[in-house]
Amino acid sequence: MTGQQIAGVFVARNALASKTELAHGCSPLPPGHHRRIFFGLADTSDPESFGLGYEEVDGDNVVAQIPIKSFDPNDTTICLPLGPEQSIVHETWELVNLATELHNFHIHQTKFRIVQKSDPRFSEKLQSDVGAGIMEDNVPLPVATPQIPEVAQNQNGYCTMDQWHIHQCESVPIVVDIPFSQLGTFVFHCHILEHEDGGMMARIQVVAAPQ
Ligand SMILES: [Cu+2]
Repeated sequence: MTGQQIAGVFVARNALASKTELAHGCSPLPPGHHRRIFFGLADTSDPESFGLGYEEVDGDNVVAQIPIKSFDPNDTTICLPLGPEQSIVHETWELVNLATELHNFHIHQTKFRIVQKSDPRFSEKLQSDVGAGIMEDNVPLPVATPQIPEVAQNQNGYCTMDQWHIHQCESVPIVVDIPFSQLGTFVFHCHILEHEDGGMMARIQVVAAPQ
């Protein structure tokens, strides 16, 4: 009798142990959502303050936002779990260059494909299908076109996220489909060394799906 009770407790503990949960703040991107990464300056008055901004977008609505900031090795900007049975997860990322100079997107651990203009979610935003479908390791981002003189006069040629949202700066995004299949913590960053070293980098974590 006692043995059965012990066995029962043991089974219950095992059941608890196998029901893993995701860390706080780590969840799958909901269907229809995509991520938007901004390449800019944390402080437009400081031309050395290279950084990345982040938004989670549902259709046209921003549902989460992190202002542009320089790389912090203790900070994970994005966390996502693999799919059911630890399957590959595809995410859509929209890459926006807020600068009148070139930036170049690069991510570790995985390559990515440029999304086609025919994708109904982005058909109005994208200009052409050039490069669409090809597996890429890095991609240069079109430069921003400011509509207001302040950007050149006072902001070192860098628009803010707000100015992009209210169309004081036009910048055609590059949209990419990224397949995540490897667990771990890695980074995405501007592939121009001076910018990367200056802080235009962020950390991403891929964790196992809960079982
Ligand atoms: Cu750059």
